[in-house]
Amino acid sequence: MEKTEQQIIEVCRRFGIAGEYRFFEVIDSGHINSTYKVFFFRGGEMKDYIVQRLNTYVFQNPIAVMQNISSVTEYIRAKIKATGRTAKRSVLHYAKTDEDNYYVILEDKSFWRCCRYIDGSASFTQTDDLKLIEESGKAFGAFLGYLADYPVKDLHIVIPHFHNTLMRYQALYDAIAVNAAWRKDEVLDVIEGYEALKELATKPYRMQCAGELPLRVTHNDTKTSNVLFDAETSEYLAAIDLDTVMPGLVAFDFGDAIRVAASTVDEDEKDLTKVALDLEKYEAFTRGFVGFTKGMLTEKEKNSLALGALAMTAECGVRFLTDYLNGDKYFRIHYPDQNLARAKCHLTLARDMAAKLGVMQEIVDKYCK
Ligand code: GN1
Ligand code: MG
Repeated sequence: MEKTEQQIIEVCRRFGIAGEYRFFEVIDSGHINSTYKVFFFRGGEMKDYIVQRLNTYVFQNPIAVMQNISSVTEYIRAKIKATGRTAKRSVLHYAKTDEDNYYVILEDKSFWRCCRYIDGSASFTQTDDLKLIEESGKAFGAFLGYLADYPVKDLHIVIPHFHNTLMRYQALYDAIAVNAAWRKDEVLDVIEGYEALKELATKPYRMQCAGELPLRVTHNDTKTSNVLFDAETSEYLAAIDLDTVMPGLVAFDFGDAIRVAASTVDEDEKDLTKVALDLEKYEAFTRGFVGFTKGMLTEKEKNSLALGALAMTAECGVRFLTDYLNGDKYFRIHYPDQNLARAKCHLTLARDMAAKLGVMQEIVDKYCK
């Protein structure tokens, strides 16, 4: 039996999962953690679990990550139950060990967690289905709404400066200066492209620093694949992947979602003539998201949403480019130039957003009324 499988079985044993282990599948949509769907046979049927090994290079204090996640999910669960509904399929349920921990640390220091797979759920990386896109807007909007009165200061900052766009640019400059993987000369035009967007891209963060936009409890990783939908009705069930729940800007959650949900292509599309912001998709997401959040947003926050999309697209692209220059240390890649492909695709998308910014904000305004 290979090591991963042995580790998965050991983790499930420590979480007290009953029944007979059958098999596991790799889920490789995330770029950071290692995720497995694990099947147990119990009481005459198959039960499935999501088992994850956290990337402790990225999450240096994984216990703090699990503290954030457990308190936030318990908070949401209590809110849903208070309305008389069941929270069973609307929020993740993490397993606990006999020692009352939401994690298991194995002998090789690897850090693991486990939750029940939500029955009848589905997720998507990219979709053209406007109904699903609108539902994903609702999922992240509802998430912000549930946590609108959660004490922001109680959250651990699990990755400092996560959406500090200025610092993300600085990290790019550092990577250019060190040029660790000898790749700088092939990306000069991409660097220049991001430099031209810097003023716009860093504006929401600068507004945060100036106290013009409030810090709220935000998800911070709002890509479409981080929403679970009901496989039959296509309605949203829950926002998942809560590793980066931290204080942040609503513009960042909206923007990071748009980066993926309203793009015409996958994150690493190489044919740049295909890359654009799809205004129909954009409107569908906005309708769902703003419908759930407009009551809690200040005027300045409403006015920052479209710009947030440009900021998050450029910031994420800058991070991909930085990682490419550093020799692919952070994001998992599936082929050699993937981080460069991601960076070029994001630059093209961010430029298209810059051209469409006025229309994008008008669409936000329409649903804020
Ligand atoms: C990473 O782990 P995953 O794939 O959900 C990254 C996000 C990026 C995203 C780009 C902790 O998310 O910030 O936006 O890749 N997560 C972390 O697809 O850095
Ligand atoms: Mg993530």
